[in-house]
Amino acid sequence: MSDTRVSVLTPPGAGAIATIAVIGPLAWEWTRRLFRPAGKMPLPELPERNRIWFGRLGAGAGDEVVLAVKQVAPEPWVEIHCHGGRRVVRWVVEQFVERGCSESSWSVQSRSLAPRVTVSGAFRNDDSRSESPTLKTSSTDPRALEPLTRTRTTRTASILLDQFHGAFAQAVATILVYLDADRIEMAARELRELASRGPIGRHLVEPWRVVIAGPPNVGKSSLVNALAGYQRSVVSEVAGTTRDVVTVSVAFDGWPVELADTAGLRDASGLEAEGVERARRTLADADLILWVMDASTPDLVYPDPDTIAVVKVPTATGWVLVMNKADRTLGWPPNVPPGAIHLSAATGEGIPGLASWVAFRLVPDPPLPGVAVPFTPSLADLIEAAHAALTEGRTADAVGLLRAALPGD
Ligand SMILES: Nc1nc2c(ncn2[C@@H]2O[C@H](COP(=O)(O)OP(=O)(O)OP(=O)(O)O)[C@@H](O)[C@H]2O)c(=O)[nH]1
Ligand SMILES: [Mg+2]
Repeated sequence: MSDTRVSVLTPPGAGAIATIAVIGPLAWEWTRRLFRPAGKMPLPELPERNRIWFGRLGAGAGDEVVLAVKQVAPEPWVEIHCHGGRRVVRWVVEQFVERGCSESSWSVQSRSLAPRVTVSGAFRNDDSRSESPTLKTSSTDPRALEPLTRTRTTRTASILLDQFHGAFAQAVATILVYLDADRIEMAARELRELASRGPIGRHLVEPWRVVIAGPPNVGKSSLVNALAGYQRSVVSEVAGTTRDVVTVSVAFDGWPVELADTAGLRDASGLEAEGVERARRTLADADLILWVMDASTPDLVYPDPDTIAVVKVPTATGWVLVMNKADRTLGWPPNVPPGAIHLSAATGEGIPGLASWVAFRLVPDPPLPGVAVPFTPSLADLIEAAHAALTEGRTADAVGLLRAALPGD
């Protein structure tokens, strides 16, 4: 069996882009034979650590790939980023197997132990554009350290650790390589994916804001307590009990969430009116609203147009209708609107399901291990602005914004 191994690093069937590692004494030699850089400069005879090239792999038209040297010693380690389709991945692996590489499988766990490299300062200096696209790199992205000290769940911490090890910086550098090689479509696709993870990046430290709202006495405070697992809000049979906005920090499926219990929304006067006004303001800032109704009464109270008008999240994605007091109804009540969740804050029935549903609504497409995430609000701003610029055809602006998102020297 050959000492040089080829393995697919990305999980099967996932993503637009796949990463394939070729590691071993002959990794560079075989890569040089198979790869043709897009620029005029041929690949150097010896691998140079942390350099990236864009070009084609294989004979004939071959396939477009990005090549990165992750490590030179103790043995060369080359990574090939190619289209994520199963057939393309197989084809790339076979190119190396045909030359005598042995194929080895690679677990996510061993991947996290692998040395990783990040790209920094790519294209900061315009001189670096004079030859084929290559990048200067450093080993880690220290910008992830400060958020790491403040993040609260292991899930968010592991995403930040991936970015510390360079996932984000490398994704940005790869997009810059595509742009430099005039591969706008590929750059746009990668940038769209990266920008789609902006909301996750904004909530690695700052929690998502989930507001529990609805008419008085439907069990909003009871629901917050049930979700939080302990008694936090004052519950009573007197309508209008909650006067202020009460918040509690929880995590659903590892996503940090601040639950806000609000005063029942109705026409009120005096102290209660103030609470209602505050509830409306809290709704305006919500990422998700749980609108609670009492399933044991025939008249369900839906949010009125004034309430919907103050809310920034769209009704289709930002609202969840909760039918509480299921313990008081016999079976599934006939008046449940489609998509509503039926539960009992008093008995706890349906509460775990609601927690999972909230997590899914906040993060419908959680990032796989090792995936790039713009990991602070300001990086999310830059990436989203770069995506908008590229979509509008302002490529130079996009390049400037992407460069600003790279780690400093
Ligand atoms: N049977 C039953 N009673 C419930 C349930 N949830 C809440 N309640 C009762 O409903 C009443 C109102 O509950 P709260 O949680 O205070 O309702 P709220 O919506 O916060 O009320 P306000 O703050 O006044 O707007 C209390 O008597 C609760 O014990 C439930 O699932 N089943
Ligand atoms: Mg209450």
